[in-house]
Amino acid sequence: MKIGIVCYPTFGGSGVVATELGKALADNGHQVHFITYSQPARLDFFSENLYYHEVSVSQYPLFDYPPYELVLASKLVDVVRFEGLELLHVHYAIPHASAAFMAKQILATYGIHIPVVTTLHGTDITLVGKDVTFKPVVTFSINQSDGVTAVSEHLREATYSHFEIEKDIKVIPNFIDLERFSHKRKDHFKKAIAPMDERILVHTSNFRKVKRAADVMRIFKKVLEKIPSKLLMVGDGPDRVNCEQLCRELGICDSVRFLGKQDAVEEILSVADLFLMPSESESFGLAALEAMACKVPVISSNAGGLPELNVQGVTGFLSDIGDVEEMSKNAIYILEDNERLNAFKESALARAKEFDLSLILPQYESFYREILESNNSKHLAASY
Ligand code: GMT
Repeated sequence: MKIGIVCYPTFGGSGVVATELGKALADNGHQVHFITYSQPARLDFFSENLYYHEVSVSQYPLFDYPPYELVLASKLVDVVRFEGLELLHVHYAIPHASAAFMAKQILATYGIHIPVVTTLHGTDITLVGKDVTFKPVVTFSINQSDGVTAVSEHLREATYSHFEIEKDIKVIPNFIDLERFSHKRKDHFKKAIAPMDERILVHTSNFRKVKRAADVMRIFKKVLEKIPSKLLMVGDGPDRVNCEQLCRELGICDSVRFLGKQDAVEEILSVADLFLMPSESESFGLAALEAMACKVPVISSNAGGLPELNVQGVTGFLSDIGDVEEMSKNAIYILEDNERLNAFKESALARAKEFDLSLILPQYESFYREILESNNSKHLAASY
């Protein structure tokens, strides 16, 4: 198949899923064209089946707000026509699904009927989409997509309850490349972080409010009172500075390291004993899956799709959002006993294997085939 992928080319979960999916499709012999405003973060190598088309937005002085959606739609028309793409897969509803709809209408005037698959990732629905300003556009562009997927049952239900959706939404969960995300021996690094063999706790996120990174600091303080440990805060974003301030107020700075954005997050996870994800909303929780693949149990909130990933009392524990007390008790319970910790680690890996790329990729491929077939028969019937 010749597939066009549109996504946010950043470190965010939706961009990571889109890029890893594109790479895997290309490895499986499909021709994949990324159409984004900059090179996706994890697409920094050559592959004969991978193409990248930059959407460059003009800074014409008349535009206070450069019309990205229109430029993207034009680029989609151009790439579909000249590369002969068969299907567009857009990740994140805003503005990708609506730009794809516009491109599709324009392409129809050239006699090209390309189907559009939209994948909902979470914040496009739970945060942005619920803003009434976006509601009509999100509703319309989901309903106009030829196929819609969501990354968890929870997100599927949330989409139905917040918008008037007439389309079937297929759940295809996030996936993990277990070759990249696996527990690797990093003794040297572990020793540098935890010279006295302290336990290592990790949080990775974009430090947006929704991640409740301050809860991570508060949970860690309580853990530290009982168990010698270190906390690694990976990533960057608006709440990082507040966390650094809180770290001082709580008097725990000697035990906390802020590492900023990191490419080789699997190496950091390889030395970790526990992953903290107290998010207020999380449609799936890809960062937790990455941790589990590296044999790290998870203390999380029970928000959104997290209960579909983290298994209570098996791969970690889930608590109500903001219940720092319970989260820290559970963290201590896992960390205080070596045998128990190892059992949680093994279970975390076993659960992560259920989301192996090799199991999820065929779900996307067969969904594409289904959408292509029904699109072909619809347009064949219309031509008679
Ligand atoms: O979590 C983020 O802040 C990034 C966000 C995104 O939209 O890129 O991630 C969302 O999509 C991921 C991939 O499908 C999911 O694993 C994350 O749970 C989801 N984030 C939220 O729902 C907050």
